[in-house]
Amino acid sequence: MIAIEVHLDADTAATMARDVREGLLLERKELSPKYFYDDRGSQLFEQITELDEYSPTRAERAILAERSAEIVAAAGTPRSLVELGSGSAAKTRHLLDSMREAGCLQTYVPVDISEEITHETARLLVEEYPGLAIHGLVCDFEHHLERIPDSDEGRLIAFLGGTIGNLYPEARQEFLARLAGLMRPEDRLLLGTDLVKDSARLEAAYNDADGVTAEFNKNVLRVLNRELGAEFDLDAFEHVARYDEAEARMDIRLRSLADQTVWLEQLDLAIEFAAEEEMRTEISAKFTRERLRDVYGEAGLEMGGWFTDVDGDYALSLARAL
Ligand code: SAH
Ligand code: AVI
Repeated sequence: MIAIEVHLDADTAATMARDVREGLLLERKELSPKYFYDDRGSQLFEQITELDEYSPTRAERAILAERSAEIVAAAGTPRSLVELGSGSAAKTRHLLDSMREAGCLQTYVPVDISEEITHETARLLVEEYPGLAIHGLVCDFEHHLERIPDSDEGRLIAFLGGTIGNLYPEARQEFLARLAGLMRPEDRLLLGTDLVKDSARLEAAYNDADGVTAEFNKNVLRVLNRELGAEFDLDAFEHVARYDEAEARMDIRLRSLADQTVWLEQLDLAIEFAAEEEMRTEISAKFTRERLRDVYGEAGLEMGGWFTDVDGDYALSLARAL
């Protein structure tokens, strides 16, 4: 009942090398957040979801616990649940339960760049949902969206956790437009978005007292050390996370603590960092309903449902392709 296709190959390694080289050679250095998520990075993210300061996961879980049945009905009782950036699929169980109760659940398609967590999630889900067919894809959803199995029986395409906020506006539009182009009239997108809120709360969520987010942020350096033979000294960088009001997004960086040169063996590249220089590793955009409506419109999607938690901190929205 489990089939998992892995599309991480020599091409993926070459893409990583190219991405990292390009990012490190920019005047304002940056790295892509997709490289946080090796096995350790996925585990650190799971720890983040349990932090007192980090509310999006709890808020999304509360919405799903209360309104999954309504969401599944509004999505037309789809046979298949596709989940982009599925990770541990912890909250997804609410949707699977509602689909099972509605008698429509047939297939779950987890799509994630992290191989270990996708295998583990699939293993647990076949046990929990006897008869469920799992067709997983280990790939980069920014490049391999077309590999998602097509179906004329209705698909609910969930993109939870607020991960859409980790894409830059241009990449986000391109991604949503491609997704819209792949959606049949009966398919629905279920998108999780963290909402604009008080900046002190947002900054606390990304600067937790236990330093888990700092570890998660520095994990990208561990990944580069392993995958590209880089020689980053993790103690020579510190975690920085600020809310950018103008862009309505968290801006997450690593700041060099000294003048230093870092060698990346497989790129045959030496990169200089000045003391205090910051390298961006992630953005996390925060939305309003109006802003999201525009984002959908520009991508050829139309919002058809809006579900928030009691505090109005987080939203799930349903959309269809125009
Ligand atoms: N949906 C889960 C996990 C969110 S963490 C939740 O809501 O808790 C973000 C997830 O997206 C991780 O599992 C990570 O491995 C995956 N991811 C990040 N960038 C990706 C990309 N470009 N392609 C595929 N998966 C990606
Ligand atoms: C996965 N993503 C939505 C998280 C976020 O909040 O942007 C990743 C994260 N980065 C730091 N903390 C959590």
